[in-house]
Amino acid sequence: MWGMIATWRMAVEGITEASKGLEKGMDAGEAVVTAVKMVEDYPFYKSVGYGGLPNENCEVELDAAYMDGDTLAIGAVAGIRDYANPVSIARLLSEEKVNNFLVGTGAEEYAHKNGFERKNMLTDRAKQHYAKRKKETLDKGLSPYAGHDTVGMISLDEHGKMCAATSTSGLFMKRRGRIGDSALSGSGFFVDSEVGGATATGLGEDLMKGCISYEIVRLMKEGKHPQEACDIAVNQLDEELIRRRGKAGDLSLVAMNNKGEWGVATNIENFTFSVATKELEATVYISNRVD
Ligand code: SD4
Repeated sequence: MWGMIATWRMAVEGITEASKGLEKGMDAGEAVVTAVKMVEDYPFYKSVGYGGLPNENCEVELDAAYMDGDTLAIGAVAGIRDYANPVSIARLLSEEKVNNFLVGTGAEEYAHKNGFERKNMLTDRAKQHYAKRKKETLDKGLSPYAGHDTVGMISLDEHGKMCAATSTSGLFMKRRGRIGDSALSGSGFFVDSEVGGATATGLGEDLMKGCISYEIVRLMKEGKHPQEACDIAVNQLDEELIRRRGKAGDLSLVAMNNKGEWGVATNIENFTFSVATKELEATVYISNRVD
């Protein structure tokens, strides 16, 4: 059995490509990084890698992470600028004994020393989005944070190894130096090959309040199907946030267990996700909030 699941429609080309590899015995780590890199390289996905949405100073600062579910090794970068594939840097960091999570200039120095490709990640299209949003924000008082999509992905290979990877430009118009859930294990992602993995998209500040990816893996470890685990964790956090804070930000999660069974839950309308398994060709589905 092999499988992959990811947040949003934007992952489907990457999943389609990586699935061919998994079918031929590709390692789960290779698969997840291959697929996420395809999303990072595509300029028209507005919130991941090249073409990602800028922060309030019109700079593209990227967060990414990688986790190996066999060894529980984790690597992550946050607020990194001018590097083409943050997910690959995160993966290399996961192989270090310590210093696995680097931010800003520290992450850029590491990438430079290790020969990663430097690239200006700010596109003209992203600059136009920035200018438009800035004007709207001033004119209509809109929240600068509306509009964000992160790619989070879980993979399972034929040997039973599972991996997770995330990559994002984070919240549009975020403050310089702001780090989201996508770089943080337990919140934006978590994977354990002995159980399964989960990964998130939405408002990082709220996803972190529930360590929600870890919570889903914990529920799967108790024996819950990934769908049930996602439903419980998302509903619980959504309700808690509303009860204690009056409202909940966007919370959307996907999960897969080590049998290739999968689940998804969201508190928004029209959350898209991409999934492929041995039985199922890479497909996109839409999931909706269930009240
Ligand atoms: C963040 N969770 O930085 C990310 C943004 C995101 O869909 O997922 N958007 O908070």
